[in-house]
Amino acid sequence: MANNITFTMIKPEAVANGLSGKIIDAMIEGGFKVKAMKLKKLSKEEAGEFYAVHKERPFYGELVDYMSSGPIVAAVLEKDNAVADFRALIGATDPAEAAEGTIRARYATSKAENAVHGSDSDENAQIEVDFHFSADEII
Ligand code: IDP
Ligand code: MG
Repeated sequence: MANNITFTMIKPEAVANGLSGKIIDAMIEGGFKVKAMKLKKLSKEEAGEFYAVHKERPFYGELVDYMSSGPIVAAVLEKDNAVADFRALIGATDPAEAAEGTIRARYATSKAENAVHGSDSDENAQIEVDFHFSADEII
């Protein structure tokens, strides 16, 4: 499994708050190369399928409603050690716990509305890339 690709979404509240440009800039300054990118609105069904791993968690319904509430920016990013390095760049799930300077510390609103998604393994990165992009959309 390739270890140089990760998948990200700029989440609805960050897009709505006009933060997409600043967040993309932070990704590029963090050493990531954009391999694919699109603005996209997830249906409830798509958001539910994407986050199906969290189906049993108490926040699942809220998460699906939130992620389908407005457009997101989906992207494929490339860098050596992409998954781990990107998780470090975005910081902890809860922005109150995210290290200073991380994308979530700078731009997230709350633990639920936390500005960005980042894949948690190489295997899931590939699944998530395939969920959002066809091969001819990736440079
Ligand atoms: P991650 O995005 O840092 O990998 P996960 O535990 O995979 O965090 O959770 C997925 C998403 O679900 C989070 O990014 C956040 O939007 C939401 N979420 C996680 N924990 C909570 C919670 O306790 N309350 C509300 N939403 C949550
Ligand atoms: Mg996760």
